[in-house]
Amino acid sequence: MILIKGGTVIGPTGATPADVLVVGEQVSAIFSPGQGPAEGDFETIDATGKYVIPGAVDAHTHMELPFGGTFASDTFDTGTRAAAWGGTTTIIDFAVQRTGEVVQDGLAAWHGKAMGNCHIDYAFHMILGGVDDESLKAMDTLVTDEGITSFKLFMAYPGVFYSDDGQILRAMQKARDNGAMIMMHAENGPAIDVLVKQALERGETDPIHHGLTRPEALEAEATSRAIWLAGVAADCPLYIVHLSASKALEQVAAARDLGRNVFAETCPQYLYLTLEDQLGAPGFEGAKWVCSTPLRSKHETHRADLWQGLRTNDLSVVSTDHCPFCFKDQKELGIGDFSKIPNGIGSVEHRVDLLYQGVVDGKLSLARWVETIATTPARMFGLFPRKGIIAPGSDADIVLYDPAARTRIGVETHHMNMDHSAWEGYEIAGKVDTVMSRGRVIVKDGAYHGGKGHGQFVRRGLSDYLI
Ligand code: DUC
Ligand code: ZN
Ligand code: ZN
Repeated sequence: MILIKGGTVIGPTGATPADVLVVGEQVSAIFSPGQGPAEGDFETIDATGKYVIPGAVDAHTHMELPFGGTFASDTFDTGTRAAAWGGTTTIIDFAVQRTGEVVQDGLAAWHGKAMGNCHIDYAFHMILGGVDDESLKAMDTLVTDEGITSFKLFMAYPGVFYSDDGQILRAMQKARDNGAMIMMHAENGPAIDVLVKQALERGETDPIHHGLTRPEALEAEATSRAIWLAGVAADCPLYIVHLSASKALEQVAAARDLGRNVFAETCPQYLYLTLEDQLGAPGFEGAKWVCSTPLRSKHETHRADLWQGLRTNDLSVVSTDHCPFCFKDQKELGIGDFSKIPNGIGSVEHRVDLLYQGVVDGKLSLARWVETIATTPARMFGLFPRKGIIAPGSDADIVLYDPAARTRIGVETHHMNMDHSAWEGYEIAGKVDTVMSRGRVIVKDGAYHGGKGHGQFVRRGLSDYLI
């Protein structure tokens, strides 16, 4: 039994001074300050001056993802440990069905990578790399038997993960019937491939051309098309991943204004980083920030619009799209040809801090901070109320956040398996102080007390966030 005493508990409805009693792996009770059990034969954690928040839920990670001739550099061991350091206590990673592969085989491979290796709890979405009669049947099985209730499709990456509109519609109809969520990588891949080829023919090989060949219009068009297709599939629940551009956000907002079950997430990189300052860094340096969707121009309104979208709930979730690659030997695969740079940024350790900086900057309320990083992802993907909230009966996944301390991000101090940081030098006016995962204190006093294998696979239910 552990009593967390003297802190301010933050939930999606606001802040309350309260003491939290943890018994075993769960929250047992929440008391008015000082009204809990008197000190005795149990541990007390002093949370005076700290925010007590639910462990964060990162609904979009790619540990060990095969991509661009290499693999994302974090394993489930290194990636979930780094997540824990940063206050994330659940990840939802993407299991992959490659084109031609049986869905259940792809899922089994992902279980094989993760089982026994995770430091925090984990769940899976399923990437469908080939929509056909078999994989459509498998969608039902995954929902009913495997606790996998969301499926990612790609309008980008022809020849790799791409689905055409007919395949997308069929998967959406299936999801409409079995209650699953369709997650969409919304970029017009065939059109992007034309622009990439033309750029390379002109000798434009630097990393910035990754962004210039993936213009906002092709994200907005795909987002709009996905929304229309979901409408044809009788308002199949649709979740746009890694939304980066103002005009894509407009499409989502318009659908939501009509009462549609259309949702979207953004990621910290789109809230802070830009095409010019990062992707356009001199020489090949910009490769560190090659990700898709790409970073957008600082001369347009994207970042301000995304922060506003988080306030209005047109953006409901902040995930990381954690997909780390080392600079040496991995990002370097694209020297002389930006299209060969593996796509991805590593941030799983930093999302709680980077979004807290939004609170400090007056862009988000404390309640909205917790809602976008923990409560809504848990609700969106069928983990609530076990995850995403501090309430009696919930898992004791709890973070003590210290608003009086500071965090400086960099490769010397981070725990991700990366030889650089996309966030080098970023300073946050706050710090993850203590992290508890299912009742076990895994980070405290700057030391790590967790362990590989503590994290368990969590079967998810259907979304409880639908309108
Ligand atoms: N985008 C990335 O940046 N990396 C992996 C896959 C994706 O869609
Ligand atoms: Zn994607
Ligand atoms: Zn992704």
